Amino acid sequence: MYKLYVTRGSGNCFKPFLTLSQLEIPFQVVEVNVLEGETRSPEFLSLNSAGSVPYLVTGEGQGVGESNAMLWLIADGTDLMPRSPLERAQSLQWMFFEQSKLEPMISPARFLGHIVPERGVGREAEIASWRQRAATGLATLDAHLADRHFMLGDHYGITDIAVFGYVHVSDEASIDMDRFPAVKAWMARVESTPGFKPLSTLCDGAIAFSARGDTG
Ligand SMILES: N[C@@H](CCC(=O)N[C@@H](CS)C(=O)NCC(=O)O)C(=O)O
Repeated sequence: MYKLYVTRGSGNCFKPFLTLSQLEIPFQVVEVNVLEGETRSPEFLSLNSAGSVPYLVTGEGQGVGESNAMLWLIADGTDLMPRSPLERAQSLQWMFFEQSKLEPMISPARFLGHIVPERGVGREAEIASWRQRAATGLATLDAHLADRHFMLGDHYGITDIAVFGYVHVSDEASIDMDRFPAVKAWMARVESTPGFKPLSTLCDGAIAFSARGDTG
C-alpha cells in the first residue's frame, strides 16, 4: 500500500491525495508537521533528503518526491492520464508552468499572508509582489481555459489536479479570483468530478510522523 507523507493545508500534498482518492487506491497518510520543523528532522531527511512533502513511498518501499511526478506514477494506466504523445507533452508543459509561474507565488503569499500572518509582518512588499506575479500566471491560465472544459480539452486528468492544487486556494493568498472567470468555472468543474474530496480532508485518518517515529 502507498504511504503518503503530507503536511496539513498544503496544495502540493493535496495533488497525490486527490489522485489516490479519485482512483480509489488504498493509501495511508502520514502527517508531517512543517511548522514544527519536522521536514528538516534527521528522521525525515533520512527518508527524503530534499526535506519536503509530499513524499510518496510505494508498497515496495520505493520513494518519489515532487507532487507532479507522483501523479504520473499513481495514475499510470488509468483514465486520468493524458492520452497521446502530444497530450503527454502538453501535460508536462502545464505542470512545469504550475511549478514556475503559479505555485512559487501563490504558496508563499498564502503562507505568510494567511496561514502564519505573524511571520509575514515586515514582508508586505514581498507578499504583494508574489500576489502580482501569481495574477500574471492566473491570467495566462484564464486565457487557456476560456475555450476548454479541462486543461487538455474535454478530458479531466492529472494535469487538472496538478494545476488545481494551489490555484484553488489563491483566494487565501488574497488574490481576487473574480478577475479570472474561466479559472473559476473550471475549478467548479473539477470540484464536481467523481470522488472529489476537499483539501480540508487531507489529514483525516492520518498517523503522525512524530508519534510513530516513521522512517519509511
Ligand atoms: N516542488 C515541490 C514543492 C514541495 C514543497 O515546497 N513542500 C512544502 C510544503 S507545500 C514543504 O515541504 N515545506 C517544508 C520544508 O521545505 O521544509 C512539490 O511539488 O512537491
